[in-house]
Formats: sequence, C-alpha cells, structure tokens
Amino acid sequence: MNETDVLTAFIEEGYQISPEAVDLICSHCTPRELVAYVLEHIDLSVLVIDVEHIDLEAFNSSLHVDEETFKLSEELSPEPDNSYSDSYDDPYDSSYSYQPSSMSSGFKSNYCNVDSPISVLSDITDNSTCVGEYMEFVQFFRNRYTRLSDIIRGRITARPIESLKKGKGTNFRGSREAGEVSIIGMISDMKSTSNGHKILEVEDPTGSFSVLIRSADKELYEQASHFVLDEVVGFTGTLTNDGNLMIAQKVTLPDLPAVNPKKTGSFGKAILTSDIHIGSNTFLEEPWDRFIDFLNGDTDNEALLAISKEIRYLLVAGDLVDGVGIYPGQEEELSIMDVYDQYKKAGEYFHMIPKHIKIIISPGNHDAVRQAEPQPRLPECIRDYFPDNVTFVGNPSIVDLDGVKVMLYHGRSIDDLVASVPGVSYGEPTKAMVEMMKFRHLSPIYGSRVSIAPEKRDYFVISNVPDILHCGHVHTVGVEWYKNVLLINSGTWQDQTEFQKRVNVVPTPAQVPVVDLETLKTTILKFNE
Ligand code: D5M
Ligand code: ZN
Ligand code: FE
Repeated sequence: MNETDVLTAFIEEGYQISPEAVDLICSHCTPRELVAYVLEHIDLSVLVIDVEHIDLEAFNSSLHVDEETFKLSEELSPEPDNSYSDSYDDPYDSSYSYQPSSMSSGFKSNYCNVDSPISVLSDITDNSTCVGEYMEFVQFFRNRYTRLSDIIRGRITARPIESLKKGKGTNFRGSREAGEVSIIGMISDMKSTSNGHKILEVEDPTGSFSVLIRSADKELYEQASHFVLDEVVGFTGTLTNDGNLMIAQKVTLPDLPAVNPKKTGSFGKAILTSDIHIGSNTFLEEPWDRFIDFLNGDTDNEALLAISKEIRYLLVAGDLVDGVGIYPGQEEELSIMDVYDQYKKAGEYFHMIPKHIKIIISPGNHDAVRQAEPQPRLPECIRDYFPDNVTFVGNPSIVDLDGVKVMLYHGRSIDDLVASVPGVSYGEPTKAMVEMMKFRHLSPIYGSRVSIAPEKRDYFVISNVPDILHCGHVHTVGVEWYKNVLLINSGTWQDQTEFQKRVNVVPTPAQVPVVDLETLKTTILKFNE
C-alpha cells in the first residue's frame, strides 16, 4: 500500500489524514490492516487523523490475538454436517420418475397464497462501466486482489513483496520462526523445472516474487497442482540466501471457513435448472412438457405431487435458448432459426407455470446478451415475452430467496478448470465448483475461454458466502456439499449434440435437482422416461 492508497482509503471513508500519519502507516509492515484498524477505532468526532490517533501498540497486539483466535475457532469448529451429503435421495430412485396424471384438474399448491420474495444482492445489470481501457484492468485485478487477500490476511501475517527484495528483507516482524516469511500474491506464471519442482511467479501491488514448490514436499505439491493463473494465494516459506526466491512450506487459500451448520429458517422447495436450449433440434420437448405438467401438479405419483405442491421458486442458470451464431454450423442444428422466436417460445412455456412459483432467469453463453462476463440480464424486448412472476438477473448474481442465499453462475469457467486442474472433469461438475469455493472465485483465469469484462468490481469473487452455489453449462447434474455450501450443477434439457459427441461431452438431460429450502436436502427428479 503506497501513500496514495492510504490517503484514498481514508478519503473514501470521509476522513482527512495528516502527511505524518500517512508516513507512519506506510512504514508499518501491514499497512492495509492498520488502515482497517484505524478506521474501525477512530472517534467519530475526529476530522483529520493524525499520528496521535493511531494506537500502534493496541494494533500490534490485536493482530496477534486475531491470528490466534482464528486458529482456535478453526480447530474447535465441528466437521460440517455430513448428514446432508448423503441426504439427497438416491438420484436414480425410480419412484421419482415422472408418471402422467389420469386426473389433471384440481391442483392446489400449499403455497398458492404465500408470498415468495426475491431480493437481488449482487448483479452487474445497470452497473457496467467498462469500456476496456488499460486502467480498468488494473482496477479490476486490484479489486480482486484486495478482497481475496483480505480474507487470507485474517489467517497469516503477510508482508508486501517489495519489502522482501534484497536489503529490505532483514526484519521479519510477525514471523514465528526466524527467517520464515509470508506473502500474498496473485499467480501470474507457473512453470515446472527440469527437476520436477514448480516455480510460481506471484504478484502483489508492490512487486512480484518467485516461489518454489518442491516436488519432494508431496502434500504441498498436490495442493499447488490445483492452482490456476490469476488466483490469489498466501505463501509462507524461507528465502534463499540471495533473497530472490521463496521456498514455500505452506500455502493459505482464501477457502471457506469451517462453520457450524445452520437452519435456514425458510420453507418450501426450489427447483434448480439450466441449459434448456429452446430452439435447438436436440431440445427435449417431451420431457420438458412433462416437467411443466409436474409444476402444475399434473401427475399420479403421490411423492411427486407432494413435491410439486411445495415448490416456491424455479431458478434457471443460463442457456435458456440455443441462440444463433454461437458456434460454426449451428444453423444445421436449430429447430427455431430466429433468436426472438426462440425467446417467444420460451415465454410461452413460462406462461404455463403456476403464477405463485417465483422464477429467476440468468443468462449463459447461448443467450442474447454480451458474451463478456459478468453478463447483464436479458434485454427488455425479450423480457416482455415472459410473465410477471419472472425476475431477470445477470450472470453471475446473488439472490436471497426468503432467507436462502443462492449464487447463480452459468459456469463457463468450468471449461477452463476441466482443462487445467487434475481430477476436475465434465462428468463430476461439482469438483470444479469445489475449486471455486477454495479459491473464493468463480472464474479466475483471465484470457482463456471465458471472456471477462474488467468492471470496477470483480463480480466473480465469492466474498458473500452463499448457502447454495448453482451452476450449469456442462449439461451434467451434480450435487455435493462443501463446508456447508450446497453445490449444484443443474444439468440440461438438451440431448447430446453433434459437437458434444466430437468432444465427448455426455449430458444427463431432463434431470432436475429440487432443494428443500428448510433443510437444503436435495432430490433429483427424472423426466426423461
Ligand atoms: O456447453 C455445453 C457443453 O459443451 C459444456 O460442457 C462445454 C461443452 N462445450 C461447448 N462448447 C465447447 C467448446 N468450444 N470446446 C469444448 N467444449 C465445449 P454449451 O455452452 O451449452 O454449448
Ligand atoms: Zn448449455
Ligand atoms: Fe453454456
């Protein structure tokens, strides 16, 4: 943090600060934490912050206490409640396969007259400012770095990289062992050496540094094999004699804290789906029609009928239609050639859904909004085809469903994670979502398959931890718990396409996760037979 950063941090909070106080903060080994501490403890009557308002002694001891408290709470926290993880009923339980009803009328939902509120907590819609200038990229990555490094900083005492450089790295205040030092950086390069070690180049706002991960250190090496470019990670280790390289001993991720399971306080059920691909000639119209019947209570299966009566929300995480011009030769695989006609057809389907079910639709890479993410909600001329119980949001977004927080992200970055991280595959999409949670970021890699717009704020950072992370895109259903966050990939309504045959993507179409909003137990309903 340089002088301007310190000055800006105080001005943004409405304070002035003397040059001496700025110097004092900048000369401290953890200026960012000191700024936060001063802001938190300043007397509201103070207008100009001076040296006398900065209680260094109290701050230094608070740093120590925080670090210890964190460790203690981590150790004392119970294992996450795994009773949930096997709780999602056997996904292939045939009792939940759809059966048509012989008596179609008279459906009465338990929640016909119950309000099912939606509040949108995070969404790029109407907030996009980016035009693609260089400084916007700087600001975008700085926002990511600041928010993720702040999480990590609660767990390790890190130094600015600049202070490690030769001649400056002699005073390792805050380190537990002599010579041990920590930094927090964004990974800008990863290489393997001829001896099989990894060399990472990591950057913070003050400089960059090389970090060695030795292959002999099996556990650390395994952890590092999950790293991808542009992630923010804390490294603790020792410096080589020339002061140019850190030999890492420990890495600290912004990972979720272990927290106690909690009741949501909500009730009813939410259906999670995505990748409907209306307009594609592989869109599975018959199973989809059965799904619409089910939402209307049109089934003889009592278990299914009971579920349909409980539904309050329906969430669609992108690729509502197949779109046009999305991939070469797509016109050969379309049943509806005009994108507006595709949305018109989608609108007709959504008009058939009971009005007490509140619907959320966010876009994906086949939808008619900008391809660069974060994507805003669908435009008004398309929204007009849909009934009033539909709320359109951007991709990604965070919504609150009467006390249950859901982060929706279409999941294009899963393509990047499958390509880069061992053990992450299209067949088990939630493994990619676990990586997102560990690194607290939905789409870290810049410049690969996901085109990222450098907005002022990095909307992909997971700072506000949701109860549910809902993705789609890969067309395979998956459900998994990770530290009390329910990870769901909601599959598709599209059969395998020619393109997917060529790249060996095997979809699990017409299977729909239903989440109980009180217990977050999940059941998968099948509509394909
Ligand atoms: O993507 C559906 C699935 O198909 C998803 O698993 C990725 C895969 N897919 C789509 N496009 C490509 C390319 N260009 N390369 C590799 N894999 C791909 P959807 O966005 O619904 O078409
Ligand atoms: Zn799709
Ligand atoms: Fe997609």
